Order: sequence, then C-alpha cells, then structure tokens
Amino acid sequence: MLYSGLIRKYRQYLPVAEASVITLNEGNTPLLPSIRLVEKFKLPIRLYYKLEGLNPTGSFKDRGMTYAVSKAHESGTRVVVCASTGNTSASAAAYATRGGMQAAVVIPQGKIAFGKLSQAMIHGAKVFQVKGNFDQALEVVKQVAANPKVTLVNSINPYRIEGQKTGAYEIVEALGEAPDYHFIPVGNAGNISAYWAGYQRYLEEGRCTKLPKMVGFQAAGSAPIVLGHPVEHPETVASAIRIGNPASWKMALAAEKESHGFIAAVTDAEILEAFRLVAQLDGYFCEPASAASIAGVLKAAEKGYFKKDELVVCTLTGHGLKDPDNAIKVSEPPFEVEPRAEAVLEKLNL
Ligand code: AN7
Repeated sequence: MLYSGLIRKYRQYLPVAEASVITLNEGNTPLLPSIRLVEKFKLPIRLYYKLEGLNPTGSFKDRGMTYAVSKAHESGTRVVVCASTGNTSASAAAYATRGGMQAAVVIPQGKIAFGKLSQAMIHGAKVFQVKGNFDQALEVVKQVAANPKVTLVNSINPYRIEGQKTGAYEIVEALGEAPDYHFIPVGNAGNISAYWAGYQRYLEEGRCTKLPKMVGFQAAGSAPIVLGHPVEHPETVASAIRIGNPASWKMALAAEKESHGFIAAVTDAEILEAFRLVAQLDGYFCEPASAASIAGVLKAAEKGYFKKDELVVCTLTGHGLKDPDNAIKVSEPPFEVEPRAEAVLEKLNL
C-alpha cells in the first residue's frame, strides 16, 4: 500500500477528521547502522541513527506538526503560530500552507540557521524576528495564541507530542524490540518526553517487552536542565537547542528518572567534533544540534557506560543542509588550483 503519512498509519493514536488530515507523508524514516564510527572508537555497542533529517522539511518536527496543524484545521482555526529556533518554524510554515492556512513564526533575530529561515519564507509564513532569544519568543506567541482565531503549535500543544511519539513506534517496529538506550538532543525537551511516552505506550500494548534508558544532551552553554535552573542568556553553536527555559522541563526529568537514564551537557567543541565525525565516517550529514546525541555516545563510551553488544539508538533530529555554515567551518577548505589535471593530481598524494 502507498505510504501516506503518520496520521493514516497510526490512525488509532492520531484521530482527526479525514477532511482535516494535512500531511506531507512525513515519518517512515530510516534506521541506519553506524559502521565506521563504531569501528574507529571501538564502541562495544550496536549503534543506529534514526535519520529524522529525511522528513519532508528536514527535521523531526514534521511528526508532531502534521497532527497539530490537522487538529487546528479540524477545530476551525486557520492561523497557526509558533516560536522557533528554526525547525519548528520551517515545519509549521510547510504544513500550514499545505492545508491552506497561515503560519506566523517568531524567531530570534540572527540566531537561526539560514536554511531554516529560507524554508519559513518560501512556504509563505509571516516571519517575525525578535530582538531576543527563543525563550522570549515563546512568551510572545503564548500571548498571541490567547486570540481564539489562532492556534499555538509549539510542543506545549499536546498534539505535537502525540505525533512525535511515532518516532518511538517506528524504532520498535524496525528492531522488533525497544533498544537498550535512546540518545537524543534536548532543547525545549518535547522530543525526549515524546519518545519516552511512545515507548511506554508500545510496552503497554505488548509491542515490546522492555523500555530503553533515555539519555538526553544539552549544549553546555544552554543546559538549564543539567544546571537545575533557567539560563537567561543561552549560547551554543547548535542554534536549534539554544534554549534557556525548556517548556517540557518536568516531563524530561520524569523521562530521565523513570527510565533510569540521564541528561548531561556536551560542549560546543564536542558537538562540532561529533558533527564532523558522523559525516566523515558514517556518511551522514546531520545538523550540529543532532550531533549532540553522538557526542554523548562517545562520552558515555569513554566512561565505560555500555555493556558489550547493547543496542543504542541516536535520534539525528535535523538535516545538515539546513546549516552549511557550520559544516564549512569544521571541514578542510577547498584547494584553489589552475584548471589543469596536474594541479588536482598533485594534491591527491597518489
Ligand atoms: C535539530 O525548532 O525548538 O528538545 O523551535 O531543531 O524537542 O526541543 C528545535 C529543537 C533537537 C530539540 N534537534 O528538540 C525549534 C526547536 C533539532 C531541533 C531539537 C531541536 P526539543
């Protein structure tokens, strides 16, 4: 049967009137085994990447957005709003226009990756750049959404979390069981909460027989959950997770505790190194925030956290092409040469 997106696949979990289903056939993303990264670092584990960058707008946000925008349509509103570090705005813009609706997105000025800004713009969202950070933008849209003609589609909208649970369902379906660990970057903390709830639902329904330990990573300069207090001026190269006061803080703490996992910080240097390594060793280009989970795997392995042959899934939350500036910064620069074969051959050290 033709794949037609998450709402149709998981109809029993994501009920909505058929006339309001707004989909770009999101989900059904690959689970890719790591080969060379595992080899190089002699990791004792089986490591899989969940390639969420292969969703229609290039991030995991599409899983929740299809459902949140469809439910907004069903309820009769035709304007959706969100604050965003980039990916939520790209996704909201695409799904809104697909449904003949308007998106209004509020983003921190100069602090979102260019690819993401271009997505919101090309899909026809009304884009508001605020002189402030994500946390301030979220406060603004919460107030805007007090207007009954408008629906908030940040992850405080429970339909977003319902949709994002499908990431866990797909992993269990692909592996035939839950993994031992699920590693994931943490920003506003909606995704770690959604995965945990998704695994729990599949356990209840007998689709798996155990639950993974949930292991989340914040950037060291934006690590409120690790520090135990909000961060007023969050900073990190991983702009997607530059968030100082996560909306789903309590749910993330519950996921950490109930699953016997942990939430820790990785530095920008560790994030950028993991970002480069996954691209250069395993051939997959994710965005810096996504690589926080891989940085976390490397750090945990160094401390002897894993047992032999344990199964670890890392969610690679967004596509690298959204943020080419950082890729260029961490890579070998191009050679500038004359248009002659010798000039190329000379550099190849054959
Ligand atoms: C690539 O787009 O918050 O912990 O406004 O884009 O569920 O917030 C993005 C977050 C990880 C963190 N990786 O997920 C937004 C936004 C990428 C992201 C996260 C984000 P949450």
